[in-house]
Amino acid sequence: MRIQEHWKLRDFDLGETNDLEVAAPQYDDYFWMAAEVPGDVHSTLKEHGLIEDPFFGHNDQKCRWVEEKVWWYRTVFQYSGDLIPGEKIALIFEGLDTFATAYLNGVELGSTENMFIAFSFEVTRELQAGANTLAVKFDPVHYRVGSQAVSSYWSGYSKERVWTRKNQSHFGWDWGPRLVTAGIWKEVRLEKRRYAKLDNVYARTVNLNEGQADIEISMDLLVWERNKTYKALIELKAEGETVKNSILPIEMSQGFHSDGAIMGTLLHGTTNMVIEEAKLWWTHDLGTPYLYDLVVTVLADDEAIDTYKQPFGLRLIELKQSDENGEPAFTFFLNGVKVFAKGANWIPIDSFVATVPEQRYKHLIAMSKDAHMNMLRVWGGGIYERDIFYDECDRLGILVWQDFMFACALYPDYNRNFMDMVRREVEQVTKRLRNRTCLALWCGNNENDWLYEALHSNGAIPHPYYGEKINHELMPALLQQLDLSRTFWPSSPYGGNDHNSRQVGDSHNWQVWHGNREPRIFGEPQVQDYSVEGLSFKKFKEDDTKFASEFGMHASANRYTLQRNVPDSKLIWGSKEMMNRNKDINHLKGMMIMEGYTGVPADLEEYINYSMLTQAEGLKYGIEHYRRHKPETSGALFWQLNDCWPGTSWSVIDYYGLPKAAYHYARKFFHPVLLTAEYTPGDQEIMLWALNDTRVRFVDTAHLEVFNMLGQSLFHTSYAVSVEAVGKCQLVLLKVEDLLQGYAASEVVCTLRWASGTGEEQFFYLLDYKEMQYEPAHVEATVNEAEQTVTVTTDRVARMVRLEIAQEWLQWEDNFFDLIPGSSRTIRVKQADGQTIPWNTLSISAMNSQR
Ligand code: BMA
Repeated sequence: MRIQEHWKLRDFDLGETNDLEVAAPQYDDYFWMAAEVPGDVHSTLKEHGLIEDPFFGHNDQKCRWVEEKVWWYRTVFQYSGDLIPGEKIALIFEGLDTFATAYLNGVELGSTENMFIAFSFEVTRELQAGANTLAVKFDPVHYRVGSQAVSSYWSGYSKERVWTRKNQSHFGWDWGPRLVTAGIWKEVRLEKRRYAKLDNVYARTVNLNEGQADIEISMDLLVWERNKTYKALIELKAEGETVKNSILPIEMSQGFHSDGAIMGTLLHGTTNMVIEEAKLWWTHDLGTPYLYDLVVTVLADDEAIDTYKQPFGLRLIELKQSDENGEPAFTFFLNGVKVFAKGANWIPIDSFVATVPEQRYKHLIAMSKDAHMNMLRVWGGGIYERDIFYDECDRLGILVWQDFMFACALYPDYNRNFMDMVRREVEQVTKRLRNRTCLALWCGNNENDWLYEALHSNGAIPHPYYGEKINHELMPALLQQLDLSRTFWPSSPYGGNDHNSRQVGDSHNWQVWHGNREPRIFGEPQVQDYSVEGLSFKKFKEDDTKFASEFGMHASANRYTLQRNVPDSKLIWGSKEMMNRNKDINHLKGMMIMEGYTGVPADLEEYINYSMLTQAEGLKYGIEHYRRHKPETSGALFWQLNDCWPGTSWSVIDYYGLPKAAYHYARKFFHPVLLTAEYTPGDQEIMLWALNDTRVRFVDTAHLEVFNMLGQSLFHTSYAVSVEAVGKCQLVLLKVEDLLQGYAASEVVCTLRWASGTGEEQFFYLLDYKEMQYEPAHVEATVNEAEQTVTVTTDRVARMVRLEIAQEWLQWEDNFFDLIPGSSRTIRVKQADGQTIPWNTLSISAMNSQR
């Protein structure tokens, strides 16, 4: 039974109340405000007009007072169930953010201090027939963390976060504002069980062999009635029909156990099942992500007492850390097939994640799939995601790299209470997520090992590496016990001489954007090169990493997104309001990267265009390089997919779900079958490559064509191509001068396409944008409202055609594309939630439009 109705909320000052009085059923909360549960305090205040939208202007500063207060939630709910002998009732909070104390009918049930895990309380005797009063008090973080907050140990962006098992980026990050939320952020429910309850289930594929899949299922049962015989019916179902079932005896006693609330004896059972004619789960690019349903029904003397259901895919995932020749590698194999991991880093979808409709998760993950991403990394400074995230990744065939939630800091592993809490967290999270088919890897943290060692070598941190015990002792030991089916990777980046070494393990390329000088080795200071060349995306070509798990650069949010959140009079390039959108303190980095490629923007329009083009071309340059470098490089996850607020950041999709240019580029450069030109502006030669990441040989004809700005074809050639499964081949080395036919490099555009129409046409240019000589183009759009299409034409080569409509979550079939005169593009557009499109707000431009 869910408890989600009639919640009320009120703030108090510290020490203002007698807690038991406020928690008591007779307390008068008549004038409190109504609150949504699940939800959070800020969203509730905004809903009632008590704070202004924290994302608009500088409003985040105006609502800093929220985190200073004590917040109380109260509700009265009706309970009508009878209690049958042998039954116990638990009150379960799936998520409390963060320092909470729960009271039922005036009785204090206990306190919590971790937003990442569920807490349950046994309430068999406290629950009453009829009305029940449930109250939850949230203490301010600073109050509970107290003097520890002024710890002198290194912690990026804020000090108190390391003591607080809460979304670390709530305290502000280099892409998001400080908004320290509080509240009941996940569901609250009562759960009644008889004799026993399922503590956990663990299911994994252990072997695949000639159409057969061998799966192992084990489970733990928390039992308080021992005079029963327990067993479980295990069923694997496909489209509702049972494919295979098995009875699992549950008998191996593990002794006393408590789930934190209910006490009893833990019983354990394990069984294997062989599935014939197994339909395997593949990532969407390698096959079909087929899912069975795993259903476990617990029986006590043949009476069904508990059940567990989970979509379950038959698949083997393995991370190989050396190749056929024994050289270091970092390659995922799915069902024995080498995977080049293509994707992005995922940050929390919102500063107020509790109130986000599931639809938004669905849209973002579908967009990732449409951009041919086969892996998302849940980054360690946010949250273990909501179930909908993993549901969608399972369903759509996207692998998940899962960090544990520790990032860019030293953590107090010398403190026993803290370590006890971390241990519970790791155990619970592992049990919650280990049956997820999409989950490919556990990773201990984000950048702690690397940054500690580098800062220590710089002399900036004299202390020991606090936190080391978490990811080098606690996690590996727990995962050894709880999940044998995946690699545990201590940190990202990790491996080699310098944790960010490109020779071993994964690495983060923050040479581009943050200017880090690479390579370095242990003990050397980490130095920066803040020059135009030092920050340039052309540095990617020096990177021969085994696996690039972070790299990227900023681009502006779409104009619509800025307009909604920056006061009109301040929507000017260089204004303080615009600067406030960017939370990366060194503003010059973006300017210098643009200076190298597009030139420095003079106004907002140029900033939007230049930053978007630089990000798109920069990611394309880097990712095509990494892909050509396979199999030595086996993955490219750029930083970052999404935004938690309407800012300017590394994201390729802005807060309102509107893609930046780089998203549409990603749909092209991540295509599993890619024609790519290895070329850096200024080179005299171009190497053409064909890449195939699919499981079958790819045979086609590749076309290269060169046009002048009027759209006249200057050069055209084609090559018969045959690339083996998961292979690559060089097609031809071309001389630039042969392509030019007497024109200057600044006057031509080159295109690449497959004769079969596979993938999309790719454009490339022989010079940086700022060196090119485009002619003023007249781009035109014709709308067909019935068909929901826009047809675009131009009279000169149009660079980065930008279609805009003032609406959120608009899905353009393509956007930010280049167009050659004589050809036209018809682009379908839909609003993700089916809203009517305001066609009257349509605008079209290209970077070289006639203004
Ligand atoms: C890496 C990430 C994040 C950060 C990003 C951009 O350090 O792990 O912590 O937001 O780079 O600076």
